[in-house]
Amino acid sequence: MFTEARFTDLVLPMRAGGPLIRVERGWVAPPGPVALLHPFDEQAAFYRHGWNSWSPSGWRRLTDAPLRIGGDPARLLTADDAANDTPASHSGSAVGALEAPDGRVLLLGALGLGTPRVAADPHVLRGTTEDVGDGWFVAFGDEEEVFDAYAAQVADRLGGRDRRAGAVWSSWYSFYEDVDEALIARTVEDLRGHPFDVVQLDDGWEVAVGDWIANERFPSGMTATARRIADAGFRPGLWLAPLIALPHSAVAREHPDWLVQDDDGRPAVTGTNWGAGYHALDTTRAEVLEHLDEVLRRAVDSGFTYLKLDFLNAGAVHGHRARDLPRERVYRDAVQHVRRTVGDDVYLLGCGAPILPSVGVFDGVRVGPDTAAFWDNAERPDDPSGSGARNAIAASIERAWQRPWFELDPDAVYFRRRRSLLDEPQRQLVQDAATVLRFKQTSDPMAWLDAQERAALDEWLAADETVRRTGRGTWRIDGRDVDFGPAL
Ligand code: 9PG
Repeated sequence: MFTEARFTDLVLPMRAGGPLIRVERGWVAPPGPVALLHPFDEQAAFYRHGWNSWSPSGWRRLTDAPLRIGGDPARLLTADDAANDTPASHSGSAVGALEAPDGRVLLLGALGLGTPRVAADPHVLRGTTEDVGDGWFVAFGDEEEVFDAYAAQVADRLGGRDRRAGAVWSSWYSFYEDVDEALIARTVEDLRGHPFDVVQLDDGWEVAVGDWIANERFPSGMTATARRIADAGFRPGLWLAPLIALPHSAVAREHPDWLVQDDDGRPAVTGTNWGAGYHALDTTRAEVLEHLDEVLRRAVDSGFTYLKLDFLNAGAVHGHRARDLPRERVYRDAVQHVRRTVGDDVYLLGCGAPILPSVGVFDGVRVGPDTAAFWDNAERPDDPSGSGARNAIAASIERAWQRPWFELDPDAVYFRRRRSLLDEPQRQLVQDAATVLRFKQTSDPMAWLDAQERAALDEWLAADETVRRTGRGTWRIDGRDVDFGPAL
C-alpha cells in the first residue's frame, strides 16, 4: 500500500506492506518490501551495514563508490553476504540510513530475520528481504537517537544479553597458529597477577578445522590447558569454528552428506581460509546438531567457560540444505541450540557472525575484521575487510550503537612496540577504540613487553573510563577528545 512516514518537519511518501504503527521515536512497518521517497540528493551520505562481523560498515556519499569488498570474490564470500552483493549500487544488510543536509538522519532498519537488505539511490531508500521478514523500523532525527531507537526496537524483539567478559588475553595476535601446550603454559604463568579475567586459546590447538580434538602439540589434552589457565586465576577460553569443516577433516570425509551443497549437489565451498575452501555443516540435520552437542559439551567439560565461536556466517550461507528453510532462521535455530547445550553461564563470543540473527543469543560479538600490528592492508586497497588496525577500528566504531544487543569486540589492542609496525598515534587509536566499545583485549605476551608497557597495560585493564560520544566518529574519554577520523 502507499502511505506516508510523517516526522515533525518531513513527510515521506512510502510504500509498505500495510499501515504504519507509531512507536517510540519512529514508525514500524509490517513485513514486506518497503520504499521511502526521500528529498535528499546524491550528495547525501549513506550508512551501509555489513552482514557479518568482518563485513564493512560505514558512511559513504551516494556519489562515492559503494562500500563493499571488491577485488577477490573469495574474500567477498568469506567476509560478507556474497549472494546479495551489489557492485554498482549502495546497499547493506539489516539497516541503512541517509544523512539529510542539516545532519539529521533517516534510518530504515529490519526488526528480525529474513536476510533483510537496505539500499539507497538519490531518490529512494529501500528495504527488501530474501525470505519473509519481521517488519521495519523507520525514524528521522538526531543520528545517535535514531540508531539508539532502532537498537532498542530490535533488543525488545530479539532480546539483549548483559554478561561482561571482562579483560581478555587471546593467543591469536601474537602466536597465531603456532601454539603448543608448553608455550601456553609459560605465557599463562607470565600473566599471573595481571588484571585479566579471561585467557582464551585461539586457533591452532585442534586436529583440523572440523575435528575439534586436541592435536599432538597438546599431548596432555585440553582439560590440562584449561586447568593451567584456571589455576593461574583466569577463566579458560577456547576458539572453535563448529559450523565449518576443511575438506581434509575427518568430519568432511566421513560425512559429506552433513555439508551444505552447491547447485550441482556437491559440498559447497562456503568461504576460504587456511589456504583452502571450507565447507559448512548443514544444521537442519539432526545428526549435525548431535555432533555440535558433542563438540560443545566436550569443550565445556574440559573446563572452558568462554567460547569464541568463529566462522559462524557459514551457518547462514546461501546453499542447499536437507530442509529448505530461510537461511537466517537456520542460523538462529542452530545458535539457539548451541546456547541451550552450553547453558546460560558460558560466555559465547560470536565471530564472523551474522549480526542481526545473533542478537539475544551471544554475549559478545566481534564487530569488525581482524586487526593486525600494522595500520593498512595496502596490498588489497579495495578490501575494507582485510586485516589491519585501520579496518578493524573503522568497522567497529561504526557499530558502537549496537551495545544494547551484546558486548562489542573490536579485536585486540597492542601495547608492544616490538614486533609491531603501528606508530604511536595509530597504536593509541586502537586502544581508544577498545575503550570506547568497552571490550579490552590483547594478545601481547608479557615477555614481549618492557616494564613501562606492562604498567601501561595493567593500568588500562583496571581503568573504568568515562566515555561519551560527541559526534560521528568522535568521542570523549575521561575529558580527552578522540577522533577516529583517520581510520574511517
Ligand atoms: C583464527 C582466526 C582468529 C581471528 C578470526 C578469524 O575474512 N576472512 O577471510 C577471515 C579469515 C580469518 C579470520 C577472519 C576473517 O580470522 O577473526 O580472530 O580467531 O580466525 O583462524
